[in-house]
Amino acid sequence: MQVALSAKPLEQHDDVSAPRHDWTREEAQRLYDLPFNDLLFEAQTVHRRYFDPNKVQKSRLLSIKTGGCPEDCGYCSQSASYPSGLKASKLMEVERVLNEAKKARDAGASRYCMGAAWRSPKARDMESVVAMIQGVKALGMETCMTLGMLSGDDAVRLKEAGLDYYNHNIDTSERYYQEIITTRSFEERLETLTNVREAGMKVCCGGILGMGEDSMDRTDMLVTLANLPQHPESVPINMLIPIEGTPLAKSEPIDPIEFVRSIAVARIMMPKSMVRLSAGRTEMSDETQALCFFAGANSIFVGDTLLTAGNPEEDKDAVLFGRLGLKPMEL
Ligand code: SAM
Ligand code: DTB
Ligand code: SF4
Repeated sequence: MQVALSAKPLEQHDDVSAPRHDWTREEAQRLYDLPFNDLLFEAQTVHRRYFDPNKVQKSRLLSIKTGGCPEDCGYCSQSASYPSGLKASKLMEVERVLNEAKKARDAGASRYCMGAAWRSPKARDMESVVAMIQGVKALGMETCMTLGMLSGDDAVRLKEAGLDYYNHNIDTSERYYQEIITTRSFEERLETLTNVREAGMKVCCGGILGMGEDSMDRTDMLVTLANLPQHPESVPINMLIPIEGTPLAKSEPIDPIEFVRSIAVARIMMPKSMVRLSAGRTEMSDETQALCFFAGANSIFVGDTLLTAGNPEEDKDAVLFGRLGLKPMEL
């Protein structure tokens, strides 16, 4: 059975499997609202066109500069605007970062993501950041960084250092965005993404679900991503980890079925992208995670800490991989 995915009948598209950049919000919402089995069948069918359904990439995160952030993202433990109780620290030394990366590689991670709680990197930090990228690349891992807003020049500098991906999330729909962050605009987020693209890096961009948004916000966010001139090669979908002291600490958790629906819509609309089941797995059952993988998620963060918040222990994930017959995706 083939579900009609677009305003045009399927047979009018030259190549029904070709990635599209002309999604309408109505189409996205229609997908989201499909009977669950139809949606998952379609997502799994699309997934199998481009990916081995039994391979999931293991990525590892490290906070290279924690806390004291001048931005006011309402979900974040690291914003100086909220009393989350997190202790701020300075930029880590390059050698320590490389030691951590080596341990992650030896434990099976093929991708290393480094995050800093900055509005944007300062000139004085760039030398260390460049050395971190070069060092992690030399370990044979894929590299990703998330350092806040990026100028065109800084983007070129990171690209030249060998950075593969830059992570900068739009977080939610344009409409809902202002309820969550006031210190930088949705437009500014998109400008950073343009700078990353123009420098020739791959884009990692996604968002958070469970911040009190409605399903239209979720699909609008995905439409924004899917209608970029090039799909982000990497789309992290986070489930809000409520942080005490932040404005979103008491958010109503998202229904796991709605979360899986969002993953499925992301997979269908951006068929060749890595869809990353990111924050929030500690609160998810194995069954929910299994549905996320069936819906097309093909990467997770491993290790007991994300940037500042908890994540399942490695042995728990090993059991999950075993139960589901999943294998780590190699580069
Ligand atoms: N400071 C950088 C920035 O925002 O550009 C990078 C670090 S930031 C922590 C990276 C992303 O993690 C955010 O854009 C957000 O999508 C996600 N994130 C942060 N805190 C979260 C939380 N409590 N729950 C779920 N996702 C979260
Ligand atoms: C993303 O979208 N999720 C990751 C990664 N990009 C950098 C970060 C999740 C952070 C979860 C909250 C914390 O650890 O503080
Ligand atoms: Fe700062 Fe990033 Fe947290 Fe926003 S998400 S407060 S920019 S560390």
